[in-house]
Amino acid sequence: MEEIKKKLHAKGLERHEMLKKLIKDHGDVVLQQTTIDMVLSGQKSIVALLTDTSKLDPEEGIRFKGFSIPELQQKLPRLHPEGEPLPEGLFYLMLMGEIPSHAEVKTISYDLARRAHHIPQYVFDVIDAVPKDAHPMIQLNTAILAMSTQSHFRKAYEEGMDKKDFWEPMFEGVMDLIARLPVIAAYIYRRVFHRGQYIDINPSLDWAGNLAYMMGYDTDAVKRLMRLYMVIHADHEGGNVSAHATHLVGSALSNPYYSFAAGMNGLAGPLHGMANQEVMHWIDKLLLFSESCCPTKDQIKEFALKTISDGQVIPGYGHAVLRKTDPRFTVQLEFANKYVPDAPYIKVVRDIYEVMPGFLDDLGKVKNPYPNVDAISGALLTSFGITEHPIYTVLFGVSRSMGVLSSLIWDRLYQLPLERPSSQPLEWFMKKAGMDIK
Ligand code: CMX
Repeated sequence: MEEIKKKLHAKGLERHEMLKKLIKDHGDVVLQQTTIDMVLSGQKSIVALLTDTSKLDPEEGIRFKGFSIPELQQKLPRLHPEGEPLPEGLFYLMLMGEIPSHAEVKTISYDLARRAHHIPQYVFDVIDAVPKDAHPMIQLNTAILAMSTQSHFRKAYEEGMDKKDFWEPMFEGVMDLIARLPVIAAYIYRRVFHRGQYIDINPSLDWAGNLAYMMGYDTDAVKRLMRLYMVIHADHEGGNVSAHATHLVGSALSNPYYSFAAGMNGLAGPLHGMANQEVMHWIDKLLLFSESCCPTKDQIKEFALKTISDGQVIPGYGHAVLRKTDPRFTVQLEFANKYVPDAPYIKVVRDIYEVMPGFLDDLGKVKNPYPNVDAISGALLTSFGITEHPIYTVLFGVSRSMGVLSSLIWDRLYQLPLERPSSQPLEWFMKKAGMDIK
């Protein structure tokens, strides 16, 4: 691991110099003009963040350091030639900017398994103090905050560390946190859904395989699914709520636990990560509505219309940036078609996919009528036996840690400043627009 750290530090020094030069020599270059609509419609088209880990193209979908998901499936190291890539390899790619060798991935896997052992007992006691029926995301975030007492970063800051060295305790904290999240997630899962019958970590397994194992799924099939799930949810450039919140809170030099907890609070919103649970809820209501296991296309449209008339959204459809079917949806559908083609929920998801884009398009206001990652992930997990919907966003969160936390290390390598955009009252915007102010 020391070799990887040394290499990262060297890259950090080099890129920090590039950033400094860019600002010094070209800081006055105009990037774009902003309009009232751009600011007041969620700032989606305003370039306001520096994020290197991944970039989202509206038509093509996500690329991690330039690689699409199908390319990553070919290029990243795998345990078995036919299997899914290891998420540790994607983490390495996002952090170091290069496709890792098998040996480098093994180093990361080993380091994570080693760190996962050192969760203090009080963290589990804190989880146990939360009511069992509290949403698993509440339990996850409680545990993340409880672990912040161990923050290397906070300690280093208190001891008066030079800011150019902040990346190092940040790296240590991030690695600890990523290592421990599967243990925490599995603990919450077994606590809530399996009468507290916990399963210890298996140090010989990879990060995602271990998560499946500790949740109680010791089959190759579920471990493969978990690796796929962890890879495709890992990052979605810097502006999405969980990434942006993690980065923003980190800009105050909050430790990685505080920063990541902020991101996870955002992920728990139904328009973001909680949409995976909402989709299953919506499908279950659709099945009740149609009084059948396989609603017809007309019934799907009728229920969708009811949802819209009730002032709600169709979960799993639409996206703030994407304007095509999310490749993360496609890759999951391919996996489902290969391994569980006849699973009842997968059939319903396929039928919804046939109807929904046209239905949403006809509403005339939805910018992207196509499915996003959440439209199928719950159905896929359910089809492999993980049927407890409230855990789905926790699994999303475990995966998302790899992207947002590797960015957080880079924020400190770049020595990015406190983030503090300016705000204005409504009257300011109206005045700018030349409107009368009463
Ligand atoms: N169902 C119904 N209406 C939708 C819709 C959907 N799936 N998606 C967008 N719309 C509506 C919006 O609510 C908005 O309506 P109003 O003008 O009445 O407010 C209008 O269409 C325009 O919205 P948009 O510009 O197309 O979408 P936004 O960028 O504002 O929002 C998103 C994006 C994802 C929040 C939205 O598509 C949505 O609510 N989808 C359902 C929830 C979901 O699946 N979220 C998960 C996203 C992926 C993730 O982060 O995990």
